[in-house]
Amino acid sequence: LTSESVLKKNLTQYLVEQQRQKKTVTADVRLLLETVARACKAIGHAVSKGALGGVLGSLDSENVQGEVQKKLDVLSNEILLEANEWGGNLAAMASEEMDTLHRIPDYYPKGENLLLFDPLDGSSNIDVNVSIGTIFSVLSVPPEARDRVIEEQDFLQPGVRQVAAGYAIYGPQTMLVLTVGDGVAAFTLDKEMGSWVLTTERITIPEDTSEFAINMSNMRHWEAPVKRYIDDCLAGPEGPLGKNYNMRWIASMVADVHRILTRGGIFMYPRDARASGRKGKLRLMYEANPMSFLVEQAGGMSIDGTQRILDVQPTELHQRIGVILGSRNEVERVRQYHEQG
Ligand code: P6P
Repeated sequence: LTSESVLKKNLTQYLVEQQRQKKTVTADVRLLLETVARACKAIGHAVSKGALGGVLGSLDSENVQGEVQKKLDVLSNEILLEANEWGGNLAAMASEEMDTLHRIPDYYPKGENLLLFDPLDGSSNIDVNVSIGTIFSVLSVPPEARDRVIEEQDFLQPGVRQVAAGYAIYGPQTMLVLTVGDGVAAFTLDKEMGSWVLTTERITIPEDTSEFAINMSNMRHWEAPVKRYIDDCLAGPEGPLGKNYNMRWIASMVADVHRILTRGGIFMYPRDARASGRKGKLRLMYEANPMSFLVEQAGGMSIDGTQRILDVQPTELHQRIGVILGSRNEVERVRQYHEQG
């Protein structure tokens, strides 16, 4: 046993180096990210207990999305709120599980950052033991809001303004994948040490792929360019794309995006073609934006069909958006299909 084999670079060292050498994060944001990572350890611990912890199943409550809340959804949300309230580096938080923003209580000091999260994404997979995760995004308090009470509109910033973004994935391994604007790093939780060990310094997404991820049961609701692209994938070597494609759909965005960051691919949850249809299922502020920041930092591309997601000006905290992200050349093809109509 040598010191190197025991003491590997961990999240703290990575963030201190980012702060000191790359100046990508302030001390405030570094503490915030370490606090979020610690909360994710607690969430992963609760998730791993499953039936033994009495945390499976649903409550008889619904969230602002009109979705039945799982016990773990609410527990994960509470863990993130409690972990982040006292640190003094936040002004407010917003969550998929809360109707509106959560201001830092007056008895705690306030900071100049905003934290948004989907505390447990992929909830439909919780009770069937499939990988799920926590998605988070960090914004700065707008200068004009520094000396007043934070309002919901202060969160409505385009994704390009994110200071940091990442996710924890609770799967065979518990991992944290993070960007502070200098590429994407991956950490694996050493559960004996309780340490997030740096296992991939810089993730890059292969520019090409032959693997698509979409929920095929929605096919009749897709817009024409999406239908054309999937038909082309299914046409195989004789088709316009000239090769066979594989399909994956885990119905847990964190797991699908993690696969794409790891081996490439294209993930699609497109907006709906029906006049009354939704703009998509996924939420812009705490799902599409953080995942788009990660994907772009890893050399991929992320659009709503025609527009770069990170450029979208939000109008509501819980607004939905179509999401097409992953290997750059594949997403660019789908963008061209949308341009051609
Ligand atoms: P569907 C999970 O509920 C989620 O928000 C994402 O994690 C996932 O990609 C999507 O919904 C799955 O949706 O309609 O296939 O169940």
